[in-house]
Amino acid sequence: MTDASAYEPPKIWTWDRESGGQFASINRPIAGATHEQELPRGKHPLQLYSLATPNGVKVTVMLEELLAAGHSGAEYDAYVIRIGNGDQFGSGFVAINPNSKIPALVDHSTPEPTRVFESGAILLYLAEKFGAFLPEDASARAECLSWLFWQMGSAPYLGGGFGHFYAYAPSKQQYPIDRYAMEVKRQLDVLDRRLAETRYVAGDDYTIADMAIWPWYGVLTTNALYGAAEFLAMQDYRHVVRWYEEIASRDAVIRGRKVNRIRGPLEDQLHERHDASDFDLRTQDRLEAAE
Ligand SMILES: N[C@@H](CCC(=O)N[C@@H](CS)C(=O)NCC(=O)O)C(=O)O
Repeated sequence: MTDASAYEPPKIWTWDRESGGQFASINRPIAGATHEQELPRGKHPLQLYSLATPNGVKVTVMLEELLAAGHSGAEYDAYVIRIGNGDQFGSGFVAINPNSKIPALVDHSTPEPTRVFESGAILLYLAEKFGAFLPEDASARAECLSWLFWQMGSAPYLGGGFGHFYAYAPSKQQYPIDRYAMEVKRQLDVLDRRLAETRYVAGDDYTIADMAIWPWYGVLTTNALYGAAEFLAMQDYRHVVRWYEEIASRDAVIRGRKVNRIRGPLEDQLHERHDASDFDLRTQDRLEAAE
């Protein structure tokens, strides 16, 4: 066990700007904008401001799935918000998401522009707007929304809890890693038992519940998230692995994962997306070769 008595909390907590760890430079105990920064706007009604993290990928996959299903009204412009540089604290972004986190969407097709923040709310907004990837039958819809909200409540234990202490904290401490590994493995068992019964999370059909859960608990089966596949014995969750692989091979998922990606192989990075042709013409390998 780690020595949990090493830190004696003071009577009143104060902000130590040098607390260390990845992301310490952007974490703050106060909300609101830090600087003036307008958001760019493209030609389509839907404007997405995001980054290809698990929460961002949910939305770009949904938009690419809608387009693949023939919903041409889902054409969108996607701009990168570099959270490592503090873009989420710019005045324009804070105006569309007072919580300063990606993803955030603005729909200009409504009488007044509609802002939507929180990835779950964005998935639900788009599913209702286009009548897609959300069952109409009340019971099936309730099952889908239950799993959608399961993700929203569960993933902070995976990302903010396990991922933070396993991959990002300035030192490895057994107590928080044990606590969150146990909870994440319990969650994975919940998902694995469900996927032993059904092809997709909400039943026979692929829905926004899969789109929300897959970038977190699916990608965890590879080493792409926190490099923890071996540590968490991900191969044991064989129904999750089967479901991960099936969804990973969908064309819209392959495309959606590239949008707003600023790390990894250059051919997988499409920083801004304005048109379907951008996947062929404007990935970073193409742009850098043309320079
Ligand atoms: N519950 C939110 C979480 C969004 C979130 O945590 N976004 C992260 C990136 S994955 C972010 O923008 N972090 C920047 C920051 O915390 O300053 C959602 O599902 O949209």
